[in-house]
Amino acid sequence: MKIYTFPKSRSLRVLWTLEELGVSYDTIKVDLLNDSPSVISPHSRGKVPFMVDGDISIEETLSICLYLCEKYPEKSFYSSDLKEKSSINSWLSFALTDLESPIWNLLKQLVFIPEEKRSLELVNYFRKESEKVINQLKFDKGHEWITGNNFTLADIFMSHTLLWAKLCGISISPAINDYINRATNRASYLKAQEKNSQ
Ligand SMILES: N[C@@H](CCC(=O)N[C@@H](CS)C(=O)NCC(=O)O)C(=O)O
Repeated sequence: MKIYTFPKSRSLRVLWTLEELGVSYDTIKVDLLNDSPSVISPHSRGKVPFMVDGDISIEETLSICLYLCEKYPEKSFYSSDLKEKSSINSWLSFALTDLESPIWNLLKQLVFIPEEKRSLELVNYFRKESEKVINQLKFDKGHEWITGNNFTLADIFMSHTLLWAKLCGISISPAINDYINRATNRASYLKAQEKNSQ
């Protein structure tokens, strides 16, 4: 199985999933920011992540992760129990829409757009929107992870997006900060992070 990657990108979520599932894989680092790239992602728009597994090729982070969960079913990580699965799916949907949208737009302004072309108005708008959605987040005090006491696929998407928010300088409550630290201290995250940075 080959995963096309780039440091500090969403390909980390796929590698993290693979590490959680204990599946071996190869990575191919794409020349994402190079004007004359020697390695190009086969993704229809040249993006990462992209996965090739035999005759199956998949683009879109969530679609790749769900394929992996279904190919390598592991009871608690992506439960087959309808009630538990619906909770994981709700958090995945929330992470990729309400939560990620303002944070990703803020990150693009702060990291990818040169300072002279940056819009202060947009930065302030996306910062406020990010803060609003993060402040609305309610963590169940009795639970270690977002859906309960099992670390699931939803925790990968939630904690990675919250980490982006933290990197953008958004103030995070101690509970959310602890949650990010718990997730990113896992051996699976550290391994995935190492491989995604190569
Ligand atoms: N919706 C896609 C987004 C993928 C995406 O935008 N990836 C970024 C890196 S995190 C990328 O490849 N950017 C390069 C580009 O847009 O050319 C997914 O979730 O996989």
